[in-house]
Amino acid sequence: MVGNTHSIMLPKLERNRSTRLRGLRLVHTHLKEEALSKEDLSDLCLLRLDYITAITIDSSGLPKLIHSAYILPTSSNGYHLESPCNFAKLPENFSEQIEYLDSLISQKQKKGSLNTENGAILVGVYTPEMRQSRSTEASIKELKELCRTAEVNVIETVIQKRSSLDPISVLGSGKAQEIALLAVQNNAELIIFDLELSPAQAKRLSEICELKILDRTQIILDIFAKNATTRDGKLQVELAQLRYLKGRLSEKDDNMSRLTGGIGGRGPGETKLEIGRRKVSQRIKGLEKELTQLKKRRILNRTLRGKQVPTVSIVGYTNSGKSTLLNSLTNSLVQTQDKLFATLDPRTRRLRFPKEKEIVIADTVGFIHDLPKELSRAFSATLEELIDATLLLHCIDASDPQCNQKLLAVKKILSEMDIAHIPVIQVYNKCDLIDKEHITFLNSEANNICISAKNKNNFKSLLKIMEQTLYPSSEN
Ligand SMILES: Nc1nc2c(ncn2[C@@H]2O[C@H](COP(=O)(O)OP(=O)(O)OP(=O)(O)O)[C@@H](O)[C@H]2O)c(=O)[nH]1
Ligand SMILES: [Mg+2]
Repeated sequence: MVGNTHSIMLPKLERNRSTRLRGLRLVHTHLKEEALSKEDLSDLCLLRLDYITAITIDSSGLPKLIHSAYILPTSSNGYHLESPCNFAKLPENFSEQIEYLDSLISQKQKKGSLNTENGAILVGVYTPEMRQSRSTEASIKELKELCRTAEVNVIETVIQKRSSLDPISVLGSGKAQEIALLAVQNNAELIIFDLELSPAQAKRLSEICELKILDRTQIILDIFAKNATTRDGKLQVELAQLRYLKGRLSEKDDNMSRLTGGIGGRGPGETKLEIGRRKVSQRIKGLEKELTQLKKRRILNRTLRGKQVPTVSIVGYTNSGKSTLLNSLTNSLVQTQDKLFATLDPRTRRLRFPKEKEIVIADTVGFIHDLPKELSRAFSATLEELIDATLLLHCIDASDPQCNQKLLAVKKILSEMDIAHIPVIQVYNKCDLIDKEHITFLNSEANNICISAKNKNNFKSLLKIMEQTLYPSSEN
């Protein structure tokens, strides 16, 4: 290739995932006596070249020195810069050296991850405004939990605090390139941002990094897709996923494969998400129609069911123990898991009080901080049933250090719904994991009760409070 005095345009090289190094050496001239530039070194790492060499030229136009560098996973910046040497002294055992480097990289890859296919670098970029509602640590910890649930293997975490987000590249293109280098050095396949990226940001970042870029919303959508079991749940999740992707697909999108397929592109069940803009719009219309039909049926069913039987709905942050509580109260076997959003298609069960009539207890989808917009739409159908509830049990994981922040996040979501008139009992769960003084303190507040859903601790008191709230008159 022929360039000008400053640069050469390299052809587009697709990232080759089957080999660790690309099998290409880039040898180019530097017309002035300059060593390898920052751009050269970044090309070396991002394009995974076997070797990069710049040949300088002396005043008579003859080759003088060679400057070389190669990827070295054990070094802190990811590459090794050789000392400049005379043009005549090119390395002889080149293939051996490359083989050795390749084995080093693969060793590092094995050590760092269990499932290299889904290895990810997490990136948290936080402004003071974002840090007001919760701490950086709490936010990134939750993203790690989400990744664990989505079976993404987290290799590295990068945190950056900024006064504001860059509208195009979120954290500045220099920093984005650094992260791309880190990804290459660690053999990561994904970069996941702890915020919702705009379509333009996602596009720009994937151009800079040449890697699949995902955000928190896509990880949550992915988990939803995996956990939805009923027809209604699956339709809702697919709709939310397609609405989310729609803004990110352009007419001739060569990033399509970065958006769909694999993590972030798994549809409900075994399906892959549809690709192609026109198809997406059609599918969205179809799903909306089908969901409207289902909604009509649900409303009809609710009207038929009437209000003879009071409903107690268990609400709360994801993984707080709602399903376990439902099971323990009603001796049922709804699935519970130490994962986020284990319940997507909530169940209801019947419970009989000793003196009174039967009631219905309903589990719900877990809430999460900063519920993404598309998801709150998907949630709304399952949550509309809450309007009919006679009583809410707000299940809180008392053993969670972030318990107060999570409690506020749930209250915020509840306050946005039309349910202010429904009484709420705050049920602090997992009291088997906290000390006695803490339990006494929590129990001292009105409308609070401390229990263990797992061990059925303090259930008598819980049932009593529920009964008193549901049937205030019969108390006397
Ligand atoms: N130690 C202890 N663990 C509990 C208790 N209640 C629930 N858990 C555990 O907490 C985890 C989450 O429980 P789930 O009942 O699935 O929580 P959930 O609120 O339904 O979660 P999602 O449906 O995912 O939103 C599980 O691993 C439970 O075993 C408890 O009282 N004590
Ligand atoms: Mg659950």
